[in-house]
Amino acid sequence: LALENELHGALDRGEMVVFYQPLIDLDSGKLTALEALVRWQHPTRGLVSPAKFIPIAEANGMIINLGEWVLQTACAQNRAWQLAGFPPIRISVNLSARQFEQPDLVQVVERILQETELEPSYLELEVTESFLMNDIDNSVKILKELRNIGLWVALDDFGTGYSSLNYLKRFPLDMLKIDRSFVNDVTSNSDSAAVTDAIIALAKSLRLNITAEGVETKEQLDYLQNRGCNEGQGFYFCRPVPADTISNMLEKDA
Ligand code: G
Ligand code: G
Ligand code: MN
Ligand code: NA
Repeated sequence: LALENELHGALDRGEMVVFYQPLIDLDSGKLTALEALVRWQHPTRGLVSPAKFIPIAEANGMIINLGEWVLQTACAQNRAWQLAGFPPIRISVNLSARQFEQPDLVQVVERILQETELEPSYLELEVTESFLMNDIDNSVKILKELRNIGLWVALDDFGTGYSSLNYLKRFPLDMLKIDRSFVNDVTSNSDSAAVTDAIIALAKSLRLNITAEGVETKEQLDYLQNRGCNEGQGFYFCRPVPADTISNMLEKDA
């Protein structure tokens, strides 16, 4: 409850920051995208994880403003990197269930793209099976509208939800992100390896791009590379870091 009280006004007090975590193309080894991950720079508690405050913000509705702010910040930052002359990359932003239910979601996204002058093809939105399954027909409609803008849609945490493959086929998607719980023991647990292989094969047959999350070791990377996974993300490459750190990395790359 204390945390919830303090969360009120945290955005206005400028306590929210967006960190960015690189996604690496496994063929070229190049940085191809960044996932925007919000953190709360609390005056006394330090950096608070979104795992702690996103569920609170979801429950009390604050996620609507917060999510819009993250989207705005990430798009503006990506545009700023482009204007600074860095090679253009995608920025990926997580959507929450509450945001997905907002009737004006598509207009909000379009407005932010216009305001920040970011080309839609440099934005990716991450959705999860659990909230797509709430109202399948409506989800299909919204995903179509989002993709019509020209942005990319990724299914996050794949493998942890309940969606039947029959529904997966109906959702208009561009990428699957294999949940890090499978990647975590892909080299030590044959069941996780089997699930990972099956997800990669599924993505390929549905012509979806496939990203592995939570890559922490060279062995995991080798495994995923051998299986034809397209992109990797995880502590092995880089932790989520502030925008300044990314600027330095891009400068070295350019
Ligand atoms: O960055 P970290 O691994 O601590 O994030 C924990 C959880 O919070 C993850 O599930 C992540 O998707 C979620 N999260 C981080 N930033 C955002 C955000 O801007 N919006 C939403 N909806 N979830 C986020
Ligand atoms: O739910 P989502 O996939 O959006 O979660 C992203 C979260 O995963 C971020 O909070 C990020 O800090 C975390 N994360 C990213 N890479 C790794 C990793 O290699 N290992 C672990 N344990 N967590 C990771
Ligand atoms: Mn995500
Ligand atoms: Na995930």
